[in-house]
Amino acid sequence: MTTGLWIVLDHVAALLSVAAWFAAGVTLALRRTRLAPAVLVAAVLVTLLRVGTVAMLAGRGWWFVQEKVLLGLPMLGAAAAGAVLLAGPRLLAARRGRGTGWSVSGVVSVFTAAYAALAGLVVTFLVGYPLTLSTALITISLVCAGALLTMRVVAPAAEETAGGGIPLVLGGRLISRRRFLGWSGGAAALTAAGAGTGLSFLPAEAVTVGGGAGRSSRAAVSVADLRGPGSPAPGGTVRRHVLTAKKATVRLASGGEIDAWTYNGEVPGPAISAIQGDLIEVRLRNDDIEGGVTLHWHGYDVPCGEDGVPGLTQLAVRPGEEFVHRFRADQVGTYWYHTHHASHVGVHRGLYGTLVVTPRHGQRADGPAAAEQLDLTLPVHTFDGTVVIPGRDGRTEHPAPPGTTVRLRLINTDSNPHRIVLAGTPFRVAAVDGRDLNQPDEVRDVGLRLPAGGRQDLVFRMPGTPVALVVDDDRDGGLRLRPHGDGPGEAGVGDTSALPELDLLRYGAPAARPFGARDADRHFTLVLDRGLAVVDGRPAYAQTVNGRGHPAIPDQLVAEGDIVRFTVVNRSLETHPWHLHGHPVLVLSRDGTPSTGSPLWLDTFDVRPGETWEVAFRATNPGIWMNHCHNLPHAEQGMMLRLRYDSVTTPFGGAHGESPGHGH
Ligand SMILES: [Cu+2]
Repeated sequence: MTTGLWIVLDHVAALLSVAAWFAAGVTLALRRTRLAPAVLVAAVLVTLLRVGTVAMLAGRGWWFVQEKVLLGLPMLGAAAAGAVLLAGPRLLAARRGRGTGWSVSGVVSVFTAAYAALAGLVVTFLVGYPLTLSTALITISLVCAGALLTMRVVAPAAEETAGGGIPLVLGGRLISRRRFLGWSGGAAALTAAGAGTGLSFLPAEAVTVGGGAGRSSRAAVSVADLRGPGSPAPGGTVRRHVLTAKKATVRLASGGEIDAWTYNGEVPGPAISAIQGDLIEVRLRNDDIEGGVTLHWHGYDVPCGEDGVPGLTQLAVRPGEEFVHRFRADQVGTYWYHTHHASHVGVHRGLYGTLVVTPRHGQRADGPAAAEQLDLTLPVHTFDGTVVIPGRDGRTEHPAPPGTTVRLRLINTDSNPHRIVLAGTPFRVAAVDGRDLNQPDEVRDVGLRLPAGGRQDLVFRMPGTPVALVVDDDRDGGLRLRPHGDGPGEAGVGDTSALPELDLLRYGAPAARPFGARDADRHFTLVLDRGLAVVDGRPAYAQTVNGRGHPAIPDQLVAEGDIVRFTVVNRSLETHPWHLHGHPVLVLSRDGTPSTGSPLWLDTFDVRPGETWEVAFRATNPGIWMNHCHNLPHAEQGMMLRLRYDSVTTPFGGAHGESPGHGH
């Protein structure tokens, strides 16, 4: 069973225990003494079941259970034990015909167990990992306050029947023992809650160092000075483009029209291509996108000053302004560009395009084959709920004579993953995220998972029969390649939904890796979840990293040359496509199982619910880089932070400036 399923199961068990303890409290309060013992036993059993689900989750990682093991279960366990000890004997006696089974202590203790169960569940949903002393104090005091309030409600009923408690003389006044308990308990709960609330306002550290050294004394470099070269490599040329961001009405392949935000009036924007070693020069202008735009080169390890993150590497380009990007096309492969300003809106509405760099000598790292005869770049994007592919010229059918070598460059420009099936031919996944795989095996009848922002290059020799590219198991959509032009023969695409998913961690042949987990100079853990957090100054039910939202998530500090390891844990029930700017990461393991296929270098990896990924990279590209979820609404809701080289500074915004990927 996957960890994600265990998380769901534990939520269900937690909810059941809340329901069972409240039911026990209500039956007891209503003096249903025949029913009460059964409900109490059920509550105890569900609580024991809960111990089981938490134990299973604990086996998957401490991050999944910390607040349950340290706070939720001990609190519930203590309250449940108290409830059984206080309510149990009288209920048993009542069954034997002695007394009513009802008592103040019994009712209050059973309700206290219910509050404890509820509090544990609320902490899991609102706070999660890591548990803080502040959270623990507030939670325990709230449960105590609940117990005291219950006593206030229940006790008068008891006093009516029993004639009040034993009196106590305090300061010359006669008060009941219960009232004294209530006051002192209330004061203690208030103090604890106050202390907890006070602690929660302590500022977070601004930086984590991951076990490495702190800030160096080296001379500071500004990201504004980390710019690309002015000339191509020897033999290369300059590829000049002007991209003008503007609103436009765009006709979709499906026939509909949309009010899009575009580069040059086109969606996707102009395709940028280059040969390795060329200089890419792009002049970005903004016509009428009021909030501003930028150009971020997704997966391309440009110098930091070219990275296009507003408020961090530059200012957003406002209407009438421009920004010129220059960088060397040193990396071969399939990439894309998009705005990084208010990207959750801008990219969705069309501010994106493709970037493809091919080898200079027609040689590929995986063999002597010349460039493919049919080379299609296919950005997959969803407009108005319809998946559009390829988008550019509206063509969803291409002629491909038998024997043609074909490369399909798939790019997911959406915020959610897509499932891709290539039906009708065996093929190889030649490259992932622009980087060639080592000896990729020929596969067929498999599903490919394309994470948000991710790319996969599929290579095959065209057979004599049609080939279909199916997206999200929609057999009527997608793309068709026909061996004989417009000739007959619809690709008989069967049901693709049951095809197994290709696991890239076990695909291709292993090869020497430049480093492993043990070589890491720094190690950072990122626990992804939902919770209450402050995002851009406002409290929100945020997408969090280690319990915090942007920009309160501490920067990760690294030094040039460091090998940096990330442990990325997903405690939530949503997928988070993790994306580090400026560096590809090498996948080490997923859920503790090492990557055994081709070395897998990714810039975006899908961390599904319950998954734990270990990745590492070498810090060779100085700058301050965004490190965020590429589900862009998630990033907007707090799930982004910065990876900062120790000697680099930014003059753009900083902590109090405009927020990267966010418009003001
Ligand atoms: Cu996410």
